Amino acid sequence: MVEHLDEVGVTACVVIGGGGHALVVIEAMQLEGRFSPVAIVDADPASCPPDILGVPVRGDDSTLPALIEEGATHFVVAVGAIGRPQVRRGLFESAFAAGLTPATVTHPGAIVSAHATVGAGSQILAGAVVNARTRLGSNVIVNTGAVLEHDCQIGDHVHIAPGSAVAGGVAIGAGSHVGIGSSVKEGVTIGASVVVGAGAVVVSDVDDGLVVTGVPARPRKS
Ligand code: JB3
Repeated sequence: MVEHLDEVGVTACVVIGGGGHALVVIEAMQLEGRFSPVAIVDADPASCPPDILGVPVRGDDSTLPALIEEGATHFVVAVGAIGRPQVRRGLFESAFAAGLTPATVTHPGAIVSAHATVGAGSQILAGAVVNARTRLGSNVIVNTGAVLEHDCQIGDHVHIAPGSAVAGGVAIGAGSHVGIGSSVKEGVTIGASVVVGAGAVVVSDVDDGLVVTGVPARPRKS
């Protein structure tokens, strides 16, 4: 580091993960300007480029204390970990335990109702819509172009993948993944740690831990 992070006048944020999702999250942060991504940590830094959009890869997760010492105050979990929500949950909890505060990121091209609630560390990306009275937990990803209609309850660590459409009054439990281009009918309850496959159409409630696929979505035989 050339200078101490708190001397550069920014709210310095560590980006956890150095892959494709990090690229998208870093660009959203740079456009939004609320937090400044100053360093990336990755489980396998040798496989990463030296920087992503000018943000240097500084090492693995053991680098966090040094980054805090340099002035980093916030973190964002920028690992998609599709279908493995426990990874994003674990990264969130360990960065928080290390003393960093979760940064909430909203791409300027997203639409978030003034009557929605967004939990700490959540990421609402380009073209996404979060409508009125919808509540997002912590560390939620509302990915590119996904629509969350009114009065939804979205648990911690949920990932709503690009282009998904979640109708009004839907509840989704913690750690679930709603796959790319899928749809969820109004009023449906999806449990915790559920995976909704790409392109599925969910028209009835889904129990915790299931993987559902198809149109209409049905539990996949394990
Ligand atoms: O579909 C879209 C639009 N985006 C996908 C995103 C949601 O998920 C994207 O296309 C990918 O499929 C995926 O992006 P992600 O998670 O960035 O995947 P990948 O490009 O494989 O990068 C994951 C990075 O996280 C790798 O560099 C891993 O080494 C790193 N990683 C994994 N576990 C970790 C850990 N990094 C840290 N710091 N700590 C970990 O425990």
